[in-house]
Amino acid sequence: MLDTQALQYPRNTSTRRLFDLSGLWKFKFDSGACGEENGWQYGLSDYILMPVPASFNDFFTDKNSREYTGDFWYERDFIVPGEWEGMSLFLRFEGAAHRAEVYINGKKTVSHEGGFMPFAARLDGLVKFDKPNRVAVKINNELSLTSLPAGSTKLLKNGRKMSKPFFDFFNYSGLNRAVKLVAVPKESILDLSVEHKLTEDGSETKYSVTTNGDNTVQVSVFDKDGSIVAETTGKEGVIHIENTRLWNVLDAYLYTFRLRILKSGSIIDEYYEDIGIRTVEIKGRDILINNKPVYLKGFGKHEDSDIIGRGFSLPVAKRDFELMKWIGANSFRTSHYPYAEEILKMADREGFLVIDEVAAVGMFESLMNFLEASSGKKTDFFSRDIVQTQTKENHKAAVSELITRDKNHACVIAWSLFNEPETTSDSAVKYFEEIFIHALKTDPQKRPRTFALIMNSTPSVCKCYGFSDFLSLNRYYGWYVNGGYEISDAKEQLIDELKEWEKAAPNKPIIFTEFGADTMPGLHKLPSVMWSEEYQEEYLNMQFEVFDMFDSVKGEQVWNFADFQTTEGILRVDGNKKGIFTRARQPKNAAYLFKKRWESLALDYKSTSSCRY
Ligand code: GCB
Repeated sequence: MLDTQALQYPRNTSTRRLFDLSGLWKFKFDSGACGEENGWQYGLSDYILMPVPASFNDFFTDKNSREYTGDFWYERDFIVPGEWEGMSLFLRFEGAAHRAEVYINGKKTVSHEGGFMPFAARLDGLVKFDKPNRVAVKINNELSLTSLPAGSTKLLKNGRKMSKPFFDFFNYSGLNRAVKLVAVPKESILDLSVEHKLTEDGSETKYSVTTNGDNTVQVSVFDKDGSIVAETTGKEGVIHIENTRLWNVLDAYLYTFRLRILKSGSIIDEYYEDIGIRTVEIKGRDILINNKPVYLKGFGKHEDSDIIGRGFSLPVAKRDFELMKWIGANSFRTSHYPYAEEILKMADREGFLVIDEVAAVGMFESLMNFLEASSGKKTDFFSRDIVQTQTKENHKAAVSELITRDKNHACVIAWSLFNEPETTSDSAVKYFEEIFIHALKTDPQKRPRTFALIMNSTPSVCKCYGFSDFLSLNRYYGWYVNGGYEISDAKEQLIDELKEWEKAAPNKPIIFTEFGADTMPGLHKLPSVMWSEEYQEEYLNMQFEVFDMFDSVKGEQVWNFADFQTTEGILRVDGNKKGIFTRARQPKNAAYLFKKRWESLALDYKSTSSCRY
């Protein structure tokens, strides 16, 4: 059963308490997978200290540790204040990559699959008050056909395990996000869902609150100045706001929805969420926000930075938003996994549009899937029983968690349910259908659903694009295919494919969710060669020309926002260098090209109403 309260962003309110356990934890590798046998759940000996939140990998100076694959443990003590006795208590793990088992004072309490979603270790009855308690967590970072992201684990001849991802980012592992001690009242608010509708005089928000009791629920809505604009009681209902200040692209406005459980005038529980009122819809070939067409300008990103790997860093997130605003972007995709919720909160506040992606990446079974795809290789990933059972179950659970956590964010305009899966075999179709239906059922706002199409998923062979409400194309003509001096052929290919898509899917907007060229920052060549800053610009100018030719193209999200770390290999020079910014978040020349273009493109660029053809 989904623990919806674990997915609710934790807050201090008049009835709730919160303590962040970030800091140095004890840490130890368990290469023999014999931690429990040796009693590690009670405490670690011969440990080292490890910062949380962070990926463990890049702190190490030896390669065996950086590449470590298998079980590893984190442990620390914590005090639960006596004043919290009588409350419902849990530890909220915000991201433990990729699976975890949590022990509280030696007792196994919870396990969780998937490294990108919060889960709770419930503490009731397991902890002492005002005395040290111990949390030990065993994490495992092995990749398999059933893990999201998918990959394999290789046993080297020397007995060590190695991660072999079917995807192009380093398998950063560990407690990548914070761990928080949370206390909520025994009777408390478990979940809130909202669904908005624009009316002639403002808006109507249908809401639904879940609690674990029968006392009255009160919902009060406040504007930015703290003035109350609506109030009602009941677990379900409709909130009518007059002259609503809508949430808009790069012009965000958030109301505060305060929820209270009341009993004879006293407050049993209090929680709040900042909510932007807006609608999202696909109509014909337009993506509409508040009934107005928008053109997406932005990035595929990664949670990736120096030293901390995939660890969440508020300062890095802040810098990324400043750069995205500077360059004139209005959107990004959380490629290839759900990001820390703080990032969505920032997007809510800044008015960015987010395509929220589940960690279903690698369902093509190849590390260099972009290359395999261009070579026409078929992998038939979905024909295996284990994929149709265990993987699908994990995938559905991950979609449930993603949508439950993120459903109220104004910034989230679509769910991306896969990145570059195999789509040409019949076995993919059934799998897709179930995942797409599941997402629709789970989302109260019924947002558009999509998935990012790999190069070989062309209209003539792809059997799954019909499930998408808009097409998300990852295309590398001019890089993996016909790169360099052959770029003129690449352009023709891109044009031809787009013509085919327009015919095959006349009612679907097309977003380029990936296009890009690896570029070594500072490498200048006249005339250009591939990898030089000049070639990146030449490649991008070619893309822009083609995008501008097709009214069906309703967005461009370049790959990637910044250079990022990958598995080492002959195609990667210390990582993927397709960044428009370096890993240190400084601009390459191409950043100025984008700034000029994006600042000149209207928000409703190519909308049917302003159509130029
Ligand atoms: C893709 C993948 C992305 C890779 C990118 C590349 O198609 O979706 O994860 O990093 O290509 O740079 O090759």
